[in-house]
Amino acid sequence: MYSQGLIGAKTDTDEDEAFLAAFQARIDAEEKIEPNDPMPEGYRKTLVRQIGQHAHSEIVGMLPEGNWITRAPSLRRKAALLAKVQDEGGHGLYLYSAAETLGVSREQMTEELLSGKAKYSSIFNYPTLTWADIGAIGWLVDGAAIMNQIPLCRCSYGPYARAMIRVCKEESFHQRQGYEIMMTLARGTPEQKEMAQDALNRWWWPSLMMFGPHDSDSQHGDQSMKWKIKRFTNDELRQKFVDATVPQGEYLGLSFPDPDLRWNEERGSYDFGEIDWDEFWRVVKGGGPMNRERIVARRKAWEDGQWVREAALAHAEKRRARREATKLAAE
Ligand code: BYC
Repeated sequence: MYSQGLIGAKTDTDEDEAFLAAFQARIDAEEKIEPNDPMPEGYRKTLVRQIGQHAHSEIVGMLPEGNWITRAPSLRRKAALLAKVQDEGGHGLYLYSAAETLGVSREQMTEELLSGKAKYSSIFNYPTLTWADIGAIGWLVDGAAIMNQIPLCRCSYGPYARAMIRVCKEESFHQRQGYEIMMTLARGTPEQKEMAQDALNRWWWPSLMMFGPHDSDSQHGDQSMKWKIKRFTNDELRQKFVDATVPQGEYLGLSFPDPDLRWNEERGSYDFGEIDWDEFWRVVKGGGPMNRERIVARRKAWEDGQWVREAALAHAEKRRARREATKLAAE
């Protein structure tokens, strides 16, 4: 029998085959793994990495859209965008909490983000140049996020799966909010339609990159599928996204910036062109148009919030000491 540690994680050295097989049997039986359950160290680390990076993506993802809150074209648009950006902040917080159940602190995760060790989604390293970009982000970026996140509601790790249920409901509102902006622009003046087309041209390929490298280059893919952290591979989800999104773009009367995009009758799916993988890896490694600015903004927010964290800790300590003193006096 294996002893259960605080976070249920076992060290690499004491993971024998019987333990790994018993764990895999639980996964295969679709049992949810909970924070105090024994788990292989690799499973724990994979989740900390993915959930942490997912949380960072939500928080960094507030920046490109936050940039347009003061310039939204009407009160209705402003209220909707404000609510959406607040939702993303909330998603980041649920996700940091889910990762904390695996024994890592929010401070550690933030330090990894600021030092460049932890990644966040490549998509947020592109600038938002016009109001149409807000439509394109909601439609395409949140659309891609939903495609990726719906299967995560069935992820084998309970706290991540449960966080995803609410996140997906909110993402669905975000996607519709973006599509409605695109529809308004596409049916507007020729200049407005041109803005919508320009935004689609700039956001299409980066949205396809959100799903990660080809399966053949995905280092973590096979193991994450086996552990049912991921339920579909990167390429499977990318294809589902293309198939769902192309008819939506056609309905808008817009065209996609891909000469190789066409319906394949035999496969019952769209064929599409090759992603510029050099661009993908450049952006992932910090060389995208907005990487530097995003990290500078997050570093400033973390430093500016230092006094709030200190005050909250001091307040908690004061309350704890007061409770102790009252307890002692009563004894
Ligand atoms: N960007 O082995 P692979 C949102 C990295 S936010 C950057 O296939 P995995 C929203 C990958 O991390 C939604 N890096 O990895 C917010 C790995 O590097 P490390 C964000 C990427 O984990 C605000 C390496 O490449 N969603 O919706 O099996 C406003 C090899 O990849 C990217 C999530 O985070 C990328 N695009 O699969 C609006 C979803 N792709 O870690 C909207 C949760 C890959 O070894 N995450 N890399 O240094 C996942 O589903 C998976 O982690 C991924 C990658 C599919 C992204």
